[in-house]
Amino acid sequence: MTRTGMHMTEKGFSFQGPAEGVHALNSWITPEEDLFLVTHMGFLEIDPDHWHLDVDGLVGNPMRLRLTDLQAMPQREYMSFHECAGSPLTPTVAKRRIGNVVWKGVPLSAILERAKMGSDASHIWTSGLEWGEYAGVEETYQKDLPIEKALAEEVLLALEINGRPLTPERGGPVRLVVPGWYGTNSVKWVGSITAANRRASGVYTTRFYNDPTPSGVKPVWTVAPESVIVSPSPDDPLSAEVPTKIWGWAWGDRHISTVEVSVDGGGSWQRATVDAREDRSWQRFEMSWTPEPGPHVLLCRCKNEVGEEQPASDARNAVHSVQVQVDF
Ligand SMILES: Nc1nc2c(c(=O)[nH]1)N[C@H]1C(S)=C(S)[C@@H](COP(=O)(O)O)O[C@H]1N2
Ligand SMILES: [Mo]
Repeated sequence: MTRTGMHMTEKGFSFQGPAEGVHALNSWITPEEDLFLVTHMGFLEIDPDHWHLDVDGLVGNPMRLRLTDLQAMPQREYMSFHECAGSPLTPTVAKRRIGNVVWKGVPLSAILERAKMGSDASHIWTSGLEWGEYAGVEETYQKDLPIEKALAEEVLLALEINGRPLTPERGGPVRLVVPGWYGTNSVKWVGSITAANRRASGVYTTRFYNDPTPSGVKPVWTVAPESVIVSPSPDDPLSAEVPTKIWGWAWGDRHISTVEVSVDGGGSWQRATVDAREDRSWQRFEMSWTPEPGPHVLLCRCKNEVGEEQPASDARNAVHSVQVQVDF
């Protein structure tokens, strides 16, 4: 299938990210070259002059917006961590695809207001414009948001990341961003917005991105508390009795209130200092450490403001560990 002004530049699932993993994440704002890229069906390149967004469903004023229409609307900036939930086929495997960026765009709420969304709308469906196959199914990348989140001030139709226009790989010219929720919800190459009175019925909202729980499935929406050690990394040279720092990032949809670090494989834990957050940014934590010689397993774990913690294992936000060797 081909559509005017767009073509797929690469077909199939793709993940790209820094070779050093989380140890590459040294800066407060993650530069694009260190920020992971994910796509299920391939990458789409869209001629910005051909891009348009259809807004329909339970709205009084269905419309088609072009890029110039969005550019003419008031924009806002929002800083947020951006995290992939990992593979929907292996939802308990921690992948730690994470970064912290500044998005800029038009609030989704402004578009819904302009479209005169009806009071009977309970969900907003959005779809990407690309086509292809993932895990044996050929279907549009369609996601949904409950209306409360869709209207939240931080949810944007983004045109920029870190002060630059979105590249085609990043989902440009326009993508949805849903700060605080896993990356899967932030639809790239967005082409339609539909107001509806129920959840969307496509594979990406029914079969994929739903976690099994004792009380039924739970959509992969809000980001659970998580933390990672950036430094030291496994290959950092460390010397016995020389004071050093263990530091990293902690994040989640809710504010992180405590981070603890272990230098003995989880035998004992100490409180790290944790910085404040801006919008939904990640938060830096740090702890001083004067190591003894020999091998050490370093761990970190965090807790959010309502007391939710990182599980020890078997979860996408399981506790992170780093093995280091301290020389005599
Ligand atoms: N249209 C479309 N949007 C998509 C996806 C996709 O495959 N197609 N992948 C989602 C997933 S799983 C993630 S983690 C983020 C990745 O965004 P990034 O590549 O900018 O990091 O995009 C989301 N939006
Ligand atoms: Mo993802």
